[in-house]
Amino acid sequence: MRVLVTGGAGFIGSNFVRHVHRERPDWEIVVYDLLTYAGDARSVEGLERVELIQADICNEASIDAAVAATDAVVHFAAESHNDNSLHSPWPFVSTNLIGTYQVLEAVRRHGRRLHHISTDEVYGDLELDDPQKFTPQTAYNPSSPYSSTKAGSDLLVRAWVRSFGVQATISNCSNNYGPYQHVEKFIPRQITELLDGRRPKLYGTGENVRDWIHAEDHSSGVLAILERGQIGETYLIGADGERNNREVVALILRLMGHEPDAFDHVNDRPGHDLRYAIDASRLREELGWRPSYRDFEQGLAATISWYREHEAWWRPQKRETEARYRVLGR
Ligand code: NAD
Ligand code: TDX
Repeated sequence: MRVLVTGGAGFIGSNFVRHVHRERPDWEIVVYDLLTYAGDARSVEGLERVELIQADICNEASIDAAVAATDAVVHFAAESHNDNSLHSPWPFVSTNLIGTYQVLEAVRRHGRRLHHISTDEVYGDLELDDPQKFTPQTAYNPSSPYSSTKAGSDLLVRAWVRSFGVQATISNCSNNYGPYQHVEKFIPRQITELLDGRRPKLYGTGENVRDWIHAEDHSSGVLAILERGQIGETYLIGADGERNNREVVALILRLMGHEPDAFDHVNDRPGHDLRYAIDASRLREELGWRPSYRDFEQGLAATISWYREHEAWWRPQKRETEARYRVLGR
């Protein structure tokens, strides 16, 4: 098996590459990544049987050649940060929509299996007391340029399955945490602010709820779907990890030896989704998937240790990221 992983030098893609490298020792992995500000070749370096192609998924000729030379494609490549999408939406339209179109056309031409990676944000948000979590039947209702372009990419995949018989599956996962996540994202931002002697920054009141899952568990879910999922189906991936942002910040502060209220409130994100929550019954029942990180506090402590020990990895991202946030007042 030779698998093409688009976006494999990003946060979740690189965790998936290491997962597959460990779990499927006879597979060859080709990482296809433009290495934007969010990608880092060091996240997948030193692994045997892993090759890196630096190229754009929007480039028809390069994605076509890469797809032709592999058996299956797992498509992680995307612009992934909501705050950036509010500031500068074009790269999201380009990569998430046009890039996914090029990936679909390439797998159609060459008859390859595709697994498309998406997000729970396509479903919009829930009330804090809504008893019904997101399911594969929930109507799409995205809020931001990021989530709307991800929603559009999912719809393209569904249409290519139905109209052209493309052999594809889709997964929509909740918020990931773990090693190799860019410091623009919530958890690594707060950890690295504290390591730099500054206070965590909470948007608005901090009552917004996210359903946290470790990137390792997202990866095992994706591999299960790639190998055993039903073509044309959508699987939701989540590990029942709901926490509000205030609780997460307090936990990070406590684990790093600070008072739990030693954070600052900053400007809220426009259109900020209130709550996401995943019902992963299909993945659990049909494919027998189970998360391995069941204790968020333990997973978070391990993630904090990783950032403490890997300053050389995150330091080059930090200054520019905080400069961008200063412009936004966040
Ligand atoms: P990330 O921003 O860390 O990584 C994205 C990767 O894609 C980077 O390596 C970047 O260089 C690459 N890339 C961007 N544009 C490209 C292009 N035009 N051509 C080739 N490569 C390109 O993102 P992430 O957090 O790892 O997310 C990966 C996927 O998972 C995305 O599709 C995202 O929507 C989805 N997802 C993320 C989360 C989360 O919590 N982070 C949750 C659910 C789903
Ligand atoms: O400094 C911060 N302070 C803060 O309170 C940052 C960066 C974020 N937040 C809040 C906003 C969100 O409620 O924390 C929550 C998480 O924020 P992000 O890490 O930006 O993630 P989110 O917007 O929830 O989207 C993430 O999960 C779904 C990923 O970035 C997406 O790619 C994925 O699809």
